[in-house]
Amino acid sequence: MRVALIGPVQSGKSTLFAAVAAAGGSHVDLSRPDQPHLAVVKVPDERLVWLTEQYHPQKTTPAELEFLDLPGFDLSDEAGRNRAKTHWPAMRNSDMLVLVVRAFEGAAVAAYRGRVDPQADVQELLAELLFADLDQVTGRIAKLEASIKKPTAKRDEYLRELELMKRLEAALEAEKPISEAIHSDAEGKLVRSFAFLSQKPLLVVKNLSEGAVRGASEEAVGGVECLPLSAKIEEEIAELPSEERGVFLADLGVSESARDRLIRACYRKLNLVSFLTTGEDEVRAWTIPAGADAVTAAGEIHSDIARGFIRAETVSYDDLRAAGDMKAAKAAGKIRLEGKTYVVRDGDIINFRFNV
Ligand SMILES: Nc1nc2c(ncn2[C@@H]2O[C@H](COP(=O)(O)OP(=O)(O)O)[C@@H](O)[C@H]2O)c(=O)[nH]1
Ligand SMILES: [Mg+2]
Repeated sequence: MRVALIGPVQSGKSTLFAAVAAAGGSHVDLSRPDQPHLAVVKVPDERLVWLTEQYHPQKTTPAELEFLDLPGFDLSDEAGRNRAKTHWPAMRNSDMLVLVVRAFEGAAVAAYRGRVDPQADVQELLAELLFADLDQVTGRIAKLEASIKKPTAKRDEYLRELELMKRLEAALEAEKPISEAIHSDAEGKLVRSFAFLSQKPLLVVKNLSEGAVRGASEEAVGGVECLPLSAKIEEEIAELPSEERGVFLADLGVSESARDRLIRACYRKLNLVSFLTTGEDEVRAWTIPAGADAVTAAGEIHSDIARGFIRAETVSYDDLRAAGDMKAAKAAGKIRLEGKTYVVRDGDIINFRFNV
């Protein structure tokens, strides 16, 4: 799963990206601001920390997400708009968009359009997403209108799609995202290959001045969930040795870096959950879509485990933690034997019984 950071030029995307990439242990080369950057990031999970202390495994493997840092958009002139368009395919190939907008003051960095106005920047970006989708929809409508003139076997299918595309066109022209205009799973399937931008999960990051993060408002911006942070502070935290981080965060009055909150917010917005496996060899978080059943979870580990599935021996992390260890959890009756159709919950610790 890939998260794309987008936004106006100089909003702090690359600064934030470098901090996020450091969570995956990667140091990124940002010497070419006109190029996209990609990093694999480990999803912070305190449950893995505790389980590792209990099991002393040879390795601990967290869930991962990819983050893509795209060059900033300058939509104030034709050349800039055309450059922004070249990034649409990379955005379509991402599963989620994070709109990073500037809220920090300071004349040292030139402000996009000469203003510091996060609300206006978000509105402009959202409009751009609608515009990108409209571009695709009108193109498809023209193709379909040509196709239905011929009496082909697929004509009925084309007519149905045309009707849907016209509805999407009307929605976009009324400044409504595709996500609001799709009414059924069948319609969703029909448009999936277009990978519309206004259908993707969205999050706004408001990049504040260092002094403004304490108690900053988390109010939605432009109707989109918002995470306020300071990219500069995140950059500093990422550079600190881990043993000094706690003190630094305590000074800021927070228990967790905004970077970690951002990564987890993306994981949640992508509708993903983690189930966990434990052992002396490995403690690991596995990623599945929310709502997935136990066989799907088993298949995530190995197709043999899904094929030979017998039972999922399951205990929730919270129950295990409260009990203290597996033996005590068992004694307290907290270990459940779940079947194939059990819907796996975030934080379930599962031992699959299977037979091949
Ligand atoms: N004062 C201040 N400057 C920042 C902050 N975030 C980024 N900058 C500066 O703004 C400039 C652009 O940042 P960059 O991350 O490259 O923006 P991008 O174009 O969105 O990738 C750089 O000089 C950063 O040091 C911030 O939170 N506070
Ligand atoms: Mg950049």
